[in-house]
Amino acid sequence: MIQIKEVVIHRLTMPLQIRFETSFGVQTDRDLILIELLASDGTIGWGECVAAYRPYYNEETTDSAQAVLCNELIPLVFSRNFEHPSEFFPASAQVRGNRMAKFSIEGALWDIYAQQNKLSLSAAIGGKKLAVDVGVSIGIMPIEELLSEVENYKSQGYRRIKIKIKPGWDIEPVRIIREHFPNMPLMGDANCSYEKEDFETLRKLDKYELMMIEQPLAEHAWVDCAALQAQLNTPICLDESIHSLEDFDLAMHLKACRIVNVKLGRIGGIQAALELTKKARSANIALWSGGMLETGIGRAFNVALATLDGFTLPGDTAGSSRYWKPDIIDPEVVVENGQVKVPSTPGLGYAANRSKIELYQTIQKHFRKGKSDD
Ligand code: OSB
Ligand code: MG
Repeated sequence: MIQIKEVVIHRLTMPLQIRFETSFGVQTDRDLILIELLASDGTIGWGECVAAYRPYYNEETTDSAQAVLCNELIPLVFSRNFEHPSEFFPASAQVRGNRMAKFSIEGALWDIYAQQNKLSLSAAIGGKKLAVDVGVSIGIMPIEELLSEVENYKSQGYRRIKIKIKPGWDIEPVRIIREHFPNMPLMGDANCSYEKEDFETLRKLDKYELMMIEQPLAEHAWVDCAALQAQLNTPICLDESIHSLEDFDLAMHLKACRIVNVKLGRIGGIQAALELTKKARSANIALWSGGMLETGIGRAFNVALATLDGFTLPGDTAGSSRYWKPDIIDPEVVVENGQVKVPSTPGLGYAANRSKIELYQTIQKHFRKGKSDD
């Protein structure tokens, strides 16, 4: 049984070690929230809210998530006990959307649950792999730099390379990368940037044998996406479109994709991911664990997610040092030969390092059950 008696919001600003440009903009740092839950038995659980400062990937922002946490989700977590973390997402149904905010609490409940039961997070959610295959997501940059980045990550053993594409930055980089790396598993992520008028361009990508094209069209462009998939040999992978099991059902019904990038924050947490995984397996849809430029805390969840059966493709979980100097966990996430070893210690398997968190912390808010915040 989990009874939460204290919650701490840690808000951090962390400079990124990479310049990350996508079709929706450039990111050079992260403004994020870490959630710390203290249970009545003394167990501490950590979660991460993957919302960004700007609502460019989805509607949530760090500020909106903080408001929803303070006004809704923290009072909710104090209002009852939880036999199991799977109870949290249904209990929060009255709060519409705001799935990234919800996952930051739900994830921390899973961390507590795993520790209480002396299970690694991976084991607690039913994962089996001892190591997970990872790829890397490379932003938009001049072609010479892109080629040397691809070479760099390939030599580090990453199992596939994802590049960001957008109208006007698609055939050219894909063609040139293919020339240099004819057999490398390669994919493009458009982050919603194409429209119906661009189908011909996207069809031209077929001959470069990409593993998939991720989220070519707008989040809600379901009908167009199904039409596009019918015209392409290359599988479409959906990211931004999939928020819920209902979205997944719609994608299946319309045959809008063959692959789904699962992000815990985008779908509302681990319980939602477990249910989606079950559906995907029976629908024969391949899954992989996506990334949102997480700190080590969020990264630990992404590693555990990838250990589930059904996660058959390399994820976006690059090593800590690619993003942060230093990361806020011990040990950092390390990629060796394109794999991350799955921790076997109870809980996340990576310890939050408070002095490193303090290096980046801009706001700390403390909540105690039965008291107003201070
Ligand atoms: O679309 O997958 C995406 C990062 C931020 C927001 C959206 C996306 C991404 C990435 C990077 O592609 C994944 C990572 O390295 O964490
Ligand atoms: Mg994506």
